[in-house]
Amino acid sequence: VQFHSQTDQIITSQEQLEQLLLERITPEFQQSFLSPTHPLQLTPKDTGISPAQLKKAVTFIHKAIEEKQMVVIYGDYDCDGVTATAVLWEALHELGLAAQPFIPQREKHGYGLSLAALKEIVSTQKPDLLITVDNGIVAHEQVEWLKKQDIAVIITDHHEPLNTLPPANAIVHTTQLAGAGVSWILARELLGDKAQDLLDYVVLGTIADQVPLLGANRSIAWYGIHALKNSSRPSLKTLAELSGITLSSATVQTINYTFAPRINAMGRLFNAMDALRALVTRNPEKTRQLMQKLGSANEHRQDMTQDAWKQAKLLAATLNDDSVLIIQGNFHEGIIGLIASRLVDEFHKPAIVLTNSNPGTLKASCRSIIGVHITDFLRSLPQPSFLSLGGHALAAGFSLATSEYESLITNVRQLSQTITADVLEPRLDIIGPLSWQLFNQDTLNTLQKFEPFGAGNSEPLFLLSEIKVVDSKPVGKEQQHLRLNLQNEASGQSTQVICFQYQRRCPNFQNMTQAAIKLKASTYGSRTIDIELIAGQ
Ligand SMILES: [Mn+2]
Repeated sequence: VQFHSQTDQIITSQEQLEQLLLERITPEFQQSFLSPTHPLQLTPKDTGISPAQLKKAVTFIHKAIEEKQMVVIYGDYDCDGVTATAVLWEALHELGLAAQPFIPQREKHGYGLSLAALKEIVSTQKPDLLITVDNGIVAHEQVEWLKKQDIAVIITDHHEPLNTLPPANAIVHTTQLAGAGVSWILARELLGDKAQDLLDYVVLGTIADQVPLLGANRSIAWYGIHALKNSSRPSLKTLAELSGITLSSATVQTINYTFAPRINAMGRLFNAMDALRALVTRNPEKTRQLMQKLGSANEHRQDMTQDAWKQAKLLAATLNDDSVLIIQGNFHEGIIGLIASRLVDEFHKPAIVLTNSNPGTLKASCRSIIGVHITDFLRSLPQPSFLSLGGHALAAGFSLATSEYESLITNVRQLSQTITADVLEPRLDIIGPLSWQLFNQDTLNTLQKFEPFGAGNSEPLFLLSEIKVVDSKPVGKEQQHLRLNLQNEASGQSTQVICFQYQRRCPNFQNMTQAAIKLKASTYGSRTIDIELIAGQ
């Protein structure tokens, strides 16, 4: 891993630290960074959504309410899609419209707005209006088909569009927000200030979808975390309780590692409708029952992922020379995205994971690194033979005839030669060397102003240089973590640090002379600050 320091000068004051933290934010987002605009005050320009299209969508919805139309909300089965559905469903409910939510099942209906799912909807519900959330922007053919059935269509989505847009009645779209964020902007247009009550849902989808937490997303994350902590929903309280945490202490990490995986597990393995029901039901007994179901689905998902990961890692290890990892195995369709993510973490290369779907068809999930826009990459393959393809910069999904597999590999190998070596070099962005005098509460306070950390605003790392290891001791249930005592060779000062999963992060810790660290409020004892070692050299 390459350490990239923003400055080589030792940081000795809070002012200097604050300045450096601000400088690393993309310039256009710096101004409002420390006092984010409230989501209710975001302008269309802040979000990239067309006001005209938004108005059109609202007109259609008001007409639907007036005429007591049958309305279906068509969502998606990941955390973003499920919360986006919850947002719009509750907003319409608030206006007295009992819309029917529909979330496709991965195996039965496929991904996104699919004809199989639409035919099922039309035969059972016969809607007058269908509103998509978190999908639909590349579903030209499907929208065409819906219009032939005399069904009005509003698309709300945040995925990358093609050169043309589908012939929907209104398109509320931007790539700047998560699907739940786009859905919320429509809800806000309908409900006004009351839409504030839905921010607890929106933050779940926004964080889970890994959108950069800058600009409008920072507004949503900042106020959304607050809304989540103070949420009075029985569902979210129960979700927290069953995960062994208190909702009032929820963070971005809680969403990423605890809440989102549980909501996602349902859609990955079973039916995401249960995740939606678990979120929106007001009946405490029912919500508990459903949330327990989410918990066991998540455990099941963890077991499956572990086995598949072992297999995937072995396959990937044979692809040393490739800039893009393609592996194929007999994986459960619901976990190929997780496997792709782990491959990216482990090998720092874009990863494509394929599995057999219906006879003669392969399904793939792709994840990427900064610098390789994976959806654009796939779209620019010569003679693309995808049956379907969609995604954004860092994630994509496609399906393909099994007979096309070999030519896919050849084409990807060829195109991946355009990826330059510096993009593939794993790098760790570090603010700079922090004076050891600043390992204190004031520094934590300065850091806190820049929360919540996440995509686009990563948790700040600092450099410890000229160090030697005085003492070390493995800790944890399986001795997998390491507690170290470090000394600065110049000043003689020493400090204690913890390194989680040290065999992965810092296998040669005995010989390290510099380390990347992060500072956190202490979780134990009388200390105020914990230092976590992220990597050593
Ligand atoms: Mn999404």
